[in-house]
Amino acid sequence: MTTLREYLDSTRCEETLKDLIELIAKQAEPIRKAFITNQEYIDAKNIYGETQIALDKWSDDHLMKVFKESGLVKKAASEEQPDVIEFPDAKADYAITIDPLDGSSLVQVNLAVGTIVGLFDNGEVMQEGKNLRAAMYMLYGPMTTLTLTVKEGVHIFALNEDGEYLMIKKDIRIPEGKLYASGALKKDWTPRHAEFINYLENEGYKLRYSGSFVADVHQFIKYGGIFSYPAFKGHENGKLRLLFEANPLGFMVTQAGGRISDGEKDILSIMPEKIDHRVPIYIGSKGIIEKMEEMFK
Ligand code: AHM
Ligand code: MG
Repeated sequence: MTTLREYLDSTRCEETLKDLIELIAKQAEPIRKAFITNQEYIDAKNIYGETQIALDKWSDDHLMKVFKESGLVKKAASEEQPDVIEFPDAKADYAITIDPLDGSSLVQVNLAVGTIVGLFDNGEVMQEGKNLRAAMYMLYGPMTTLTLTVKEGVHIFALNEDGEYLMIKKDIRIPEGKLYASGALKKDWTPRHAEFINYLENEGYKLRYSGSFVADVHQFIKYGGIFSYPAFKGHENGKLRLLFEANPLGFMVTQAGGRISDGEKDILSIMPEKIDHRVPIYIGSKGIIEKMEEMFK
C-alpha cells in the first residue's frame, strides 16, 4: 500500500509543502490521545490528576505550537482565536486556516469529529478559497483517516498501528447520491430552503445529519447528495464559517467533482470580509447543487 510520503513524493508538491502536510497529519495521534485525558471541560482534573481544558482549545494550543516550531507557517487563522496569528520567524510562506476540532460537542458522546485544514502558499489567509494550494482533514472515527487534496485528485489514507498513513482510496469522485442534511431549526428556515428540502424528500433523499460538519461531508463525499447549513431566521449568513469550514471542505469536494454554493454562487469565489465570516452552505454532488441554484433563482 502507498504511504502518505510515497504519495506526496509522486506529486508536484515542493519539499516544504510535503513536510508541512506530513507534520499536520501526524498531529492526529496526540489529538486523539487527548480525547481521553481531556474528556471533561475546563477547571476539572482528569483521572490522571492532570488539569483539563476544553478539547477544542487544547487542540488549538497544540497545533499553534507545532506550527510555530515548524518554521514553515507564516500565518494561521483558527476558529478558536479572534485574530490571525503571525509567526515572524517562519522560513516558508504557508498560511493556514484551521478548525482544530470540528464537531467538538460530539466528543463527549464518542461520535466522529475532525480537524479541518486549508493551506495557502502565498502567506495570506484572507483570500478566496479557490486560491488554496491544498486542503486536508483528519477524521477521528473508528479509524483515523486523512483526506487530502494537493490539486491532484482527492485521496484517503488511514492511520495504522505504527503511526503510518496508508492510502485506502485513490481518486475519489462524488456520485449523484441520494442523501441530504440540513442544519438549523425547521421553523426558522427560509421559504425557499423549506421548499427545496421538501423537494428532496419527495425525490427519495434520505436524511443524514450528525452535528459534525466534517464527518457529515466525509459521508457525502462517499455516497453523494447534498449537505446544507442554510441561512435561517436572524442569521442571514447561517452558522458555519467561510475560512475554517466552508473553504477547505468546499475546495476538497470541488476537486472530487462536486460543488459548494451559498445558494446562488460558488463559495470558493467569496472574498472573506473578516476572520469570522459566515456563509450559508450547500455542499455535495454537482447535479443537485445546480438544481438547488436553479430553484432558488
Ligand atoms: P463547531 O466548530 O463549534 O463544532 O461548530 C460547527 C458545527 C458543525 O460541525 C456542525 O455541522 C454544526 O456546528 C452543528 O450545528 P447544530 O448544533 O446547530 O446542528
Ligand atoms: Mg467547526
